[in-house]
Amino acid sequence: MDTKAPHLPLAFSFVDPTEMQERATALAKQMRSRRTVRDYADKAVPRGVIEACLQIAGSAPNGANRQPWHFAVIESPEMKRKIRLAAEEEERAFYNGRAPQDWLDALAPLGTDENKPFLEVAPYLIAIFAESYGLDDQGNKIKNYYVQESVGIATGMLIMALHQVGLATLTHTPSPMNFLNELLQRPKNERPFLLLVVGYPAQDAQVPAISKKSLQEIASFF
Ligand code: IYR
Repeated sequence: MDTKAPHLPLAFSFVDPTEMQERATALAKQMRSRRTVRDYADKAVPRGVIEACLQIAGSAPNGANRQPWHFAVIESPEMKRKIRLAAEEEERAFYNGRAPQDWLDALAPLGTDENKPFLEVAPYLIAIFAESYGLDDQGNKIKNYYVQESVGIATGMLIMALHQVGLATLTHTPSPMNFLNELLQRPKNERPFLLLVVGYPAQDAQVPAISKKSLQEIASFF
């Protein structure tokens, strides 16, 4: 049986309630300006910015501290092209028959289609993989816990970090996306979770005029 890890005093900075409210209000304003962006500028982003944001993602709370994620960062034009071609092939099938009509109707306001030029234009693609199970030195399976929740939280933290530092993102989910395992040489205990597109928005980028639910609609207090 494993034993309890040594414990250390928590390092925590306490904030007084007035400042806490100011921070919360300012952050809410800043985060509510985040939009999913589909048109990118062909403009470089420093690798160090991406690395720091990935360290934030890697600090996410997760099941039994298994950290069941892998972030494959794509910056080479050749790999972006391969990913675009494979994704567009799946998307063509999706938009021209695989997707049920109700799904296509739900997507109509967004104006999406099978063309994904952003997969080549944006400076970074981050393919996020969820580790369904771990492997020990002998190749035996090690159980992971709350994998979907853990990777979802890490991805949310990554999106928030990237927005905070001044970058735009797109959560892209070509379906199915098994091609990512092959192209990025990820083992079969990892399942592609999401393809995150990262960069600066194009000068003329437009976003759909859609709104978020109000606080009253999304929260209840008891
Ligand atoms: N994967 C497709 C379809 C798509 C699905 C949902 I749900 C969206 O919110 C947006 C798109 C595509 O990327 O076009």
